[in-house]
Amino acid sequence: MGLFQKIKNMFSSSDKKEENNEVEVVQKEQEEIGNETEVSKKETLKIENKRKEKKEKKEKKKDNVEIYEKGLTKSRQGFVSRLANLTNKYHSITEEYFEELEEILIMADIGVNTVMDFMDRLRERVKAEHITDPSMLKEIIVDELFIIYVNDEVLSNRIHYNENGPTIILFIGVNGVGKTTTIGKIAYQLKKEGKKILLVGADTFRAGAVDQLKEWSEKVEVGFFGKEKSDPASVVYDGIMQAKEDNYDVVLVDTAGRLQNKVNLMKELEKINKVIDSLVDGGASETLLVMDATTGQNGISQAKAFQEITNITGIVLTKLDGTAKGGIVLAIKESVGIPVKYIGLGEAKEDLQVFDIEKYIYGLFKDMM
Ligand SMILES: Nc1nc2c(ncn2[C@@H]2O[C@H](COP(=O)(O)OP(=O)(O)OP(=O)(O)O)[C@@H](O)[C@H]2O)c(=O)[nH]1
Ligand SMILES: [Mg+2]
Repeated sequence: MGLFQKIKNMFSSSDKKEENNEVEVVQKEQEEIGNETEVSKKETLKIENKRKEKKEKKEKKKDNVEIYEKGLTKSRQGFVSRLANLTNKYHSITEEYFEELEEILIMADIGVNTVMDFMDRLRERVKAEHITDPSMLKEIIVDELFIIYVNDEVLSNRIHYNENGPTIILFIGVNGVGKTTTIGKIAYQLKKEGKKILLVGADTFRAGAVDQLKEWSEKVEVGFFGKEKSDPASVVYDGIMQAKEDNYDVVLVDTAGRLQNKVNLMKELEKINKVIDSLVDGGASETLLVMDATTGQNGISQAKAFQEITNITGIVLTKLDGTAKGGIVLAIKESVGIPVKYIGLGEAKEDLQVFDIEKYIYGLFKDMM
């Protein structure tokens, strides 16, 4: 079974049918139980509990897929609907078909090199499998896009935690990409997991930035440390000292991203990292680069520039709800080679998801499935 089918089975409404059937069976059985003995009642209860367990497991898998569906609406109406139209337009696979497909994928921000590789693989498969009908290709297209992302690697979207002290997570990225908002959202999630969170406002460059982070800390009810107009590294120092004193589990550090001055930014990040290294065994656990999905290929160039000045461990891709070009996730993987760990799908505290390639693909292609 291809990936297309697998994902479809995982999330689509056929599951609901199955669930309804199960409910019906249980109801029927319950009616029958009325006439049965105590012993068989117990047996039925056991079966019922097993069913419940199975259902809960399934629901967990489907958990949050609706948020992906909603957040990727624009992309679905954009490039994915163009893809579906293409399949309807052509009755056979011709050179024009390939050219049009290539154009749609490039317009979707997937990245030129990725698209070229993808087209080569697709042409080969069409030839080898003697495919002539474009409607058969849509499954293969989804399969191959997934393969590009996974590419035989074990992708880790997990956040690393420091076992011997507070876990420090640094957030970097240019102005306005959504660093502060992302920190608020992640704090909200981690707090729900039972962790004690401290937000540290080390973006002392822009007026009001520290206050904005403080507001988030109040909104999601977590700790806060920050000082306006101070040296960022010294704020980080004081923040971590407080985290150690008050036994915080995770420290989320907001920084100022002035990429226009690369040398200064590099020096500042080096200084911050030195402070962290001196206070916490193993240093920062994660350095997450926050990227705005609506900036497309520009965002990719920014990511490469940041990669030159510091060690990035993961990417947070924000504002995926605001773009019709959701293909950027694939381009990041191809051209930057860093896993996307979280995606932002809106402005509210709930609108952040740990990145899951299967949910993402379902959210994008569900209308084609
Ligand atoms: N639609 C949408 N908007 C978002 C998302 N993430 C952030 N935003 C919005 O983007 C704007 C900028 O977000 P900030 O968190 O202030 O960005 P920043 O990187 O901290 O910006 P500076 O502090 O100026 O460097 C705000 O209006 C956010 O509400 C998202 O996932 N979706
Ligand atoms: Mg900010």
